[in-house]
Amino acid sequence: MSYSLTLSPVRLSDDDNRDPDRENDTGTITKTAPKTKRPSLYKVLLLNDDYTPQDFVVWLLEAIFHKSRDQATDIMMHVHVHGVGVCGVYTYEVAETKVAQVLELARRNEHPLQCTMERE
Ligand code: TYC
Repeated sequence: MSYSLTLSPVRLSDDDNRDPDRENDTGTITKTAPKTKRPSLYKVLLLNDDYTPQDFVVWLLEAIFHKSRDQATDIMMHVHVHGVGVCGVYTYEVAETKVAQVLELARRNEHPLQCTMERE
């Protein structure tokens, strides 16, 4: 048994919902790209200062960014030496929440630690 893919044209009025996979209603099956977009990603950046204790920064990187002790120490030292460093990359709302958590912990512990986010 063999089947043909060519279908008779069908007339649709303008406001009928057309099947996006049936081009020109000639029965030709085409692929339609999925209408999903990947979300923009944001780097959460930690800024150096002269007053926040190094062990507080390491603790915060473990607690908020789920870094190991070694990873947290590397990031803290990078920020200490270069002035700024990336703690992680997240979607907008997650990055925004991490920044707020860092600033709240710094404020509660009376450290001047600053944190911001930047689109990748
Ligand atoms: N520079 C600080 C000190 O020597 C340590 C520090 C590191 C502070 C990273 C902030 O984001 C920071 N005590």
